[in-house]
Amino acid sequence: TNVKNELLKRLFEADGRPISGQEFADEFGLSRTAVWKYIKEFEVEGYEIVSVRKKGYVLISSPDRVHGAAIQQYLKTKRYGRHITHFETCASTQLIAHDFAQNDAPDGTLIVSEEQSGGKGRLSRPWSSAAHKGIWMSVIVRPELLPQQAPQMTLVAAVAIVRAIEEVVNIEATIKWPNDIMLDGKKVTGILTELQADPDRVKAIIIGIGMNINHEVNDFPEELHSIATSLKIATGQEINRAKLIAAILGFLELYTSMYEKHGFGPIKLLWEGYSNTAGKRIRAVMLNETIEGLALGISDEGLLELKLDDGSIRGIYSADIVLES
Ligand code: BTX
Repeated sequence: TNVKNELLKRLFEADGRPISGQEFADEFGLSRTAVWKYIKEFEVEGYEIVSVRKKGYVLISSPDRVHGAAIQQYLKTKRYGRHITHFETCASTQLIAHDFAQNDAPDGTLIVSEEQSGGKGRLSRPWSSAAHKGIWMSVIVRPELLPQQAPQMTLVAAVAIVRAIEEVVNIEATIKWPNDIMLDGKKVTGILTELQADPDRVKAIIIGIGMNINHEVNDFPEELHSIATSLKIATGQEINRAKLIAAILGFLELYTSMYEKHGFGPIKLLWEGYSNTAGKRIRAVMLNETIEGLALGISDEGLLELKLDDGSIRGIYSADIVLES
């Protein structure tokens, strides 16, 4: 519940000082026993809390979980991440987010899970989502955009993610058009953008983000060993997932409003600064054809522009890209 989340947030924010059970109970119109029950629930979930006589509850340590309160202690946004639903496990945060969006979840609602049993990528491909190792989340956004501007939100999200990695982890990842974030030539993050719209109006965009964080190589299934990496594999450091989620939400809010106010121009500039695709010879594998050529860059509509060997230029909406040089 929201009160339980608020209590956890206060414990985090108190940073080792006691929170009075009585005062909290009075503020929220609860009994002291109700507060005590929440504390017991936190203990079952792995939080270590001590009760100091006449002073209150002190948070000693917290489990490695991305609960709403754990994220919100780092959050500086106005709208994004103000409503968070956390799951220990679920099939796919994307499916839950679609459902929430249809039931009027506010702009910036976050669904996050420790694990997914049916995580999905584009074209319903499976997305491996090991328990507690990554960030498996979906953000519901309701920007002032036309439906045809929605695909560019993948690029907005990509820029936000790279900036957040830079800020929290201090390494520079690159973006492989359209939806992969890469480190050392391997995929560290995938983005899945889906739309709920009327013909002339965006109702909601569901931005699914799957990020490999604290995986060791063997936390990935065998078939991903040559194509996937994690932030921990790349840096040797254990990463605070809650802090990284807060940073992503911060940059996502910033760049989404920039896109709403100033169009795709500024996002395109940022994106090009991080892209590893432009200037490379690539093969673009699409549903019913495969073409090769020189990647020139992206258009104002977010299409990848490819110069074919006969000199003609093609704009591509979506494809799997193989870098050839
Ligand atoms: P994609 O279609 O570009 O990539 C899917 C492909 O990536 C798979 O076919 C597989 O080869 C590879 N792959 C699978 N799992 C991983 C992994 N953990 N790391 C690296 N490569 C992998 C990318 O789709 C979009 C992924 C979005 C995932 C998020 S997680 C939260 C939300 N919920 C949900 O079900 N999907 C999104």
